[in-house]
Amino acid sequence: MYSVLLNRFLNVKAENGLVRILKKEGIEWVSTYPSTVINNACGEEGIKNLMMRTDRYAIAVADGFSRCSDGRRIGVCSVQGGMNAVGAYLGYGALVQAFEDSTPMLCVTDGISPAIAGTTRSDLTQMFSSVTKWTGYVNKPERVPEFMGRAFTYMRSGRPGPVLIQLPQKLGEFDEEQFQYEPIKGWRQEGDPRDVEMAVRALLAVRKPVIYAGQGVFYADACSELALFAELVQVPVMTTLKGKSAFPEDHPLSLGVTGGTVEKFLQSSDLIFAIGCSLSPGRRYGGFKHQIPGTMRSDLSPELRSGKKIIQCTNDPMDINRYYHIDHAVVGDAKHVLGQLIAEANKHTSSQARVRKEVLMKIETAREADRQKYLQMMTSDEKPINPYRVCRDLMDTIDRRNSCVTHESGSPREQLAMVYKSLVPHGFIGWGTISPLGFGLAAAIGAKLAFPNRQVVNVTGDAGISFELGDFEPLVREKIAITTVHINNSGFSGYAPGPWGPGVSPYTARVSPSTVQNYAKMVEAMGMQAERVEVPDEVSPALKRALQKNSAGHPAFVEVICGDQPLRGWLVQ
Ligand SMILES: Cc1ncc(C[n+]2csc(CCOP(=O)(O)OP(=O)(O)O)c2C)c(N)n1
Ligand SMILES: [Mg+2]
Repeated sequence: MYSVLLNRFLNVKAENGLVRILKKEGIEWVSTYPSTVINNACGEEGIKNLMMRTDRYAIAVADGFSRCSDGRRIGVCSVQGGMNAVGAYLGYGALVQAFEDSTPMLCVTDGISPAIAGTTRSDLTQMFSSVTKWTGYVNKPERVPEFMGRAFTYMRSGRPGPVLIQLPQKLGEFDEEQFQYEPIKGWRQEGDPRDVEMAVRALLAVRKPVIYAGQGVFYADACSELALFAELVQVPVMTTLKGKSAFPEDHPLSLGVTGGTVEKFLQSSDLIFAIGCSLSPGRRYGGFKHQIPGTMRSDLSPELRSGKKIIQCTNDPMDINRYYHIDHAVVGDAKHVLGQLIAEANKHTSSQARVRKEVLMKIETAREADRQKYLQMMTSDEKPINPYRVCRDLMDTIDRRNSCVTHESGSPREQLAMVYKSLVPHGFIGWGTISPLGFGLAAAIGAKLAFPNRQVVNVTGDAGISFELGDFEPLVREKIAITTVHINNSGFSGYAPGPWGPGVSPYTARVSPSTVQNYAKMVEAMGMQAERVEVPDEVSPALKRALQKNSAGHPAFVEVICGDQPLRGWLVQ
């Protein structure tokens, strides 16, 4: 009798067992769009259902949180799957983005009932296999701990990436005593010491190396090590868009992400020392990064190859020789590898930072030229307002040491990537191997959840705002105290013809103008503080009021009536 009772007590429904495992892993909320197999279990077990208003945002907020947490805390989401897999299929793009950007996050969805397995026309496993690090179908309740163990192992080891778990509804119960779960710490590897030695020798032997840092530095929690290494060897540092803010952009060795300084150094360098980045193809094929000029690539004609060498430090051997010919590689976690590189470099420099004054001077000269190029636009009093003026006023208003700024797809990305100087890790959230409009708001929400005490601002254009509006309601309901800045220039500026050329898509460049549609009024009607700004001198005061509203625990919105100022700042060679 007693044992029967005890058994009942230890048995747990599969979905509740899964949620209890989430609790063991320190998960405090699940972003969701209902109805999903774990919504009620989350409610019953005391994990918050952070309900967004679209499935895409349920997924993207979890993505944004994992990014800003460097994967140390994992974003978890749930969307509707099963026979009527509306959530999973509508959210598909958000998972593709997480996969392309290598975000470790967990998506839970309803699996097809085992009773009808094989009868559906579309198939979740097939659809998601190519856009997840792993997708698992739980076919028995007692396998929940095993599947969750695999999910957290894959998210916390090697190249990060999203994992999808399909859990059928009403799968039954399992005995938690018999099928236990221990939190997974994840595993990281060091570089081969001989590879480390070769990498340092090669770096120290050349005259014009450039360190090329990617988001792997964040995931390895290696921003300090990156700075130490760069200072020791006195080599300039550029970052990818996703790596922006991994290296302080006011540092004398910083080249930034895009613009004249980076281009100059990339062109003239004799060695690229890549760390924590995958070196995938760049702007030539539509990506948001530079093509590295002068290297060995099958698509670059021989006369354009300058003999530039590439050393790549990555935790994923699949990156090596993927697109560029790699001369030498170190495979390992960026923190471990940077630690090894520092130790090795110390041997060669007698633990003293090298002295390379001429390099520092060259960087400063190039940076000053960039500053001068943008100064006029950044201080412009013109009407409609110059978007660069908004960037500058944002930089001057926000506490750059205690904030996160992110962008949308379109000119706000290009403008901010160029002129916004970030000072602390995740002071800027750059994103987009593929760059779906609307992710800026999700990134900002994820950032606020990861850093509740930081100011968080998302800068969007006219295209991004229409993807965002549907998910403003949760900002109000959940008091997600972020500011959205809308650069309203009544169209898709780079698409339209103008002084910059014919525009890339002139037939699809104009939307209802700001004289007809008033976004500030729309957002105000949704219960948020919202302002429209048409005069340059009002930008800073409006931003201040928005940030004050955020400090009081509420979201805010600032619509700025701007002119066109498109910029494409990537080397295309
Ligand atoms: C989901 C999605 N569809 C299409 C695109 C292509 N796209 C990139 S930017 C853009 C227009 C940007 O215009 P806007 O936001 O007004 O910025 P502006 O250049 O005017 O400042 C479009 C349509 C995209 N990035 N994501
Ligand atoms: Mg626009």
